[in-house]
Amino acid sequence: MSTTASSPAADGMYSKLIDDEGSYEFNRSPDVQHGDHPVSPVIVTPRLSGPRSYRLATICLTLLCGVLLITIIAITARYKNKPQGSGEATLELQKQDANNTALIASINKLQQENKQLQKDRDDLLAKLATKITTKAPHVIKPTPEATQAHIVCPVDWYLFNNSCYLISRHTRNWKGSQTYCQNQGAHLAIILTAEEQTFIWDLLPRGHWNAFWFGITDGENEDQWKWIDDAPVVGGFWEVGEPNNHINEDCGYIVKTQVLERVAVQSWFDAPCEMYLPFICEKEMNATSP
Ligand SMILES: [Ca+2]
Ligand SMILES: [Ca+2]
Ligand SMILES: [Ca+2]
Repeated sequence: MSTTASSPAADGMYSKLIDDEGSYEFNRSPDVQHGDHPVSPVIVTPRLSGPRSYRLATICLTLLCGVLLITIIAITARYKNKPQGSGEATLELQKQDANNTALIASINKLQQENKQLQKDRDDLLAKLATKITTKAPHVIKPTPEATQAHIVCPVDWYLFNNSCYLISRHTRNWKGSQTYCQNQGAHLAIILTAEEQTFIWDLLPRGHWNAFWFGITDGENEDQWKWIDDAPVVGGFWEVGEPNNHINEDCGYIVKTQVLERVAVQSWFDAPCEMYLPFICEKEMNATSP
């Protein structure tokens, strides 16, 4: 006989289980008997059953599902947002890196350009210095005064107030310089005014220590300076501290250096007459002189 077969009696038992809320005792079925001996009633261990417990379980499960759902949503949202946030941060960092790289490249480029410009400037300054140094006095252009005057100076001589001046291309000691000038019908320059001094100064090229003999000496009597024509020197355009006869210095020269602070009216020095230097000749002219 099969125990799984449904019968009206079993259906009745099941319905009773379902319907009798809280029931935990089965009644003896009148159909279940063994012989003539009555069967003792079956005692079943009490247990919660029925719609009430199902409802409670359903509520608990629903709550659990809700909690799980909320947790899943929260976790999903968190993990969804986190990668986005970090992705944006990464993008931002990459952007900043790119900007930094571009800035560094710009700085490097500017530094290179700056270096090149400095090199160009140095080259130009060197060229300019070379030109100034190699610019011999004889190539100095005549001043407007010379071109406007009626007096015509020889080639390489420059006119100022009826005198022509030569800045020599040669070096001589002081006496040799005077001899050279005399051979040109001239003498070492006699400079009597600030205007004449400034005119001559402007003809001189700048250099490290460009010095030019002119027509004064105290060779006869120490510290009694005379012009080449024996006239006494009055005043003059001495540098501060000069003349000082530092090493038996009896002849005068004009110094024009690269130092722009040096000025025409403070440029005379006394020096040993035997030094070989370029010099300044002066030739007095008149309107009828060739
Ligand atoms: Ca003069
Ligand atoms: Ca002296
Ligand atoms: Ca001196």
